[in-house]
Amino acid sequence: MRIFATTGHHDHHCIELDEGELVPSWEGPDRGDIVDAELQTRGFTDVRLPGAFDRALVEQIHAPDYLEFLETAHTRWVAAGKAGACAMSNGWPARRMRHIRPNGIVAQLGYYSFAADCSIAEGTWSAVVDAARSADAAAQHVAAGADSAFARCRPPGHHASRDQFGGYCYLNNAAIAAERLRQSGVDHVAVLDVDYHHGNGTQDIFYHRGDVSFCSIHADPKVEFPYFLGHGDEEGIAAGAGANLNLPLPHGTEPDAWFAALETSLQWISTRGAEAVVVSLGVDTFVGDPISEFRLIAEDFTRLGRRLVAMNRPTVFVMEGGYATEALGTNMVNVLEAYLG
Ligand code: SP5
Ligand code: ZN
Repeated sequence: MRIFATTGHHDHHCIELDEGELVPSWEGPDRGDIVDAELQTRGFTDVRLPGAFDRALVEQIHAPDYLEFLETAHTRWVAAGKAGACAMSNGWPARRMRHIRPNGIVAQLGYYSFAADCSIAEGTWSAVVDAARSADAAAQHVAAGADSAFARCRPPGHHASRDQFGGYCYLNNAAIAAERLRQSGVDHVAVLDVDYHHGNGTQDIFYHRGDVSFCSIHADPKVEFPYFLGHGDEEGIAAGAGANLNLPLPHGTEPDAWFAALETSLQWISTRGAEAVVVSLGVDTFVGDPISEFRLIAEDFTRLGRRLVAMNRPTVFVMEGGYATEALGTNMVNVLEAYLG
């Protein structure tokens, strides 16, 4: 399996507001390095740098004004003399307020985000671009005939919508991979999101599209981030009606219940007529994850990889969450190794 990655993520380290405290983000640079090291150890040595950033492709997924905002936000923050190293808002457009784009950098940070668990550091944009390039390159590799590829993305992407960042995500790497597959002549793509958190951004991006089906297994948003999307009755609209499936599960979910939901997902995907699959691969379902409440163990990631073979479709794996750093490499690579059989 070919791996696409860069070390450009090193300069992306942010702060987050967690339980009333500003702390270094749970999503730190060590995550990428840990997975890279485990890949190397376990013989995944076909590691490539991705190609150039294809802005026109990414503009099929994200609003041009949002891209321009992300690219310039930190420079504008510094120019405005703000004290913090990371740019973050303190106000968001909520119920009965208007979504009129404001002028100042702090206000625009609120306009273009939905959560205070992520912020923009000096190196964020270049890292975000590298992650998107990796996802695109992995999709191109599969579109060219490979059975599978792994985009070792950092930062992750599945919470990012067309024009909002949050949940440690800025550009939606999985959506970019799916769009690349579509543009390469794959008529129907399924995105299977197994991260612990709902992939609100991916769902929103494809919600009215019938050519990309989206299925997510995640903690119930009534009790878990991202709180405001991911319920079981969200089925898609317009051309996308019926092309969205959410399987929310309670805190404390054990492996058997989780794998029952996976079977439902695989069954559903097999009815969607997808010619290729993008897996949003988060391993924060792990029992030892410091911010999550599911109970999968390391062997369950092997079981997951084995079950994904049953889809019998070319597959692009895109790295998402997983914060138990001591187990992150093992869990992530267990999926990939088992998929290869
Ligand atoms: C890609 C991804 O997995 N994003 C997850 C974003 C979750 N952000 C909110 C985390 C809040 C964690 N609070 C738990 C503290 C435990 N002491
Ligand atoms: Zn997650």
